[in-house]
Amino acid sequence: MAIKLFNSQTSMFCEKVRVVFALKKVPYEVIDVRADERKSLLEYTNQRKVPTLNYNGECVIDSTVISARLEKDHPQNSIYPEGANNKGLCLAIEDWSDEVLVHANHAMRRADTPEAKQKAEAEWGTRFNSLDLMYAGKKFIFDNKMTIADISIFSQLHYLYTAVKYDLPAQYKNVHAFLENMRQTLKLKSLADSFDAPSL
Ligand SMILES: N[C@@H](CCC(=O)N[C@@H](CS)C(=O)NCC(=O)O)C(=O)O
Repeated sequence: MAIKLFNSQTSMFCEKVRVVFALKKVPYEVIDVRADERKSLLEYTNQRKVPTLNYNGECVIDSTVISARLEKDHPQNSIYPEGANNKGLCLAIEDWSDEVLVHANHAMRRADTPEAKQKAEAEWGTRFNSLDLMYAGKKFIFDNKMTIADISIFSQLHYLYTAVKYDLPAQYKNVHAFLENMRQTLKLKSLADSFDAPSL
């Protein structure tokens, strides 16, 4: 039985999972949820969120749960750093990105008054500041190894400048350098492309 990913090409959480599949070179089929307005997803899972997997007949929901499951069953090209302490830190950063950066993205996307835009920019300013410090002098958070922490952060930043169309301010040089490192690692022609290669 094949692995099927209920996918939306513009979803940051789906992009995160597509990178994990590609890293691990695990083949999967894509079901585009926009094609039938999520009807088949709702029928299968009774909920609307993507990414969702039909994992050889088992339903697996949420990008963090899916990534951890793929790691368990396909340990090659690990998405975590070496050692228990670093793995814990990596999981915490993945969670911060999925919960905190996504909030900043939604705030910026929904900002429809100058005041709301200013507030959303201030929120992103705080996040960019943290990210710029995290990446100072480093290719990835855990040095030269791309982990799920970097993948989660990349997918949120990618959404910010593609879907939300908000350009990352030039002053955050380490964040720009990180994005370029991700572009090279993911073999993207341009940072505007969304990742959908079957393997890396
Ligand atoms: N924590 C979840 C978040 C998933 C999520 O928010 N997915 C959005 C797309 S980016 C979605 O499907 N939203 C549709 C809805 O809630 O109706 C994960 O990591 O997978």
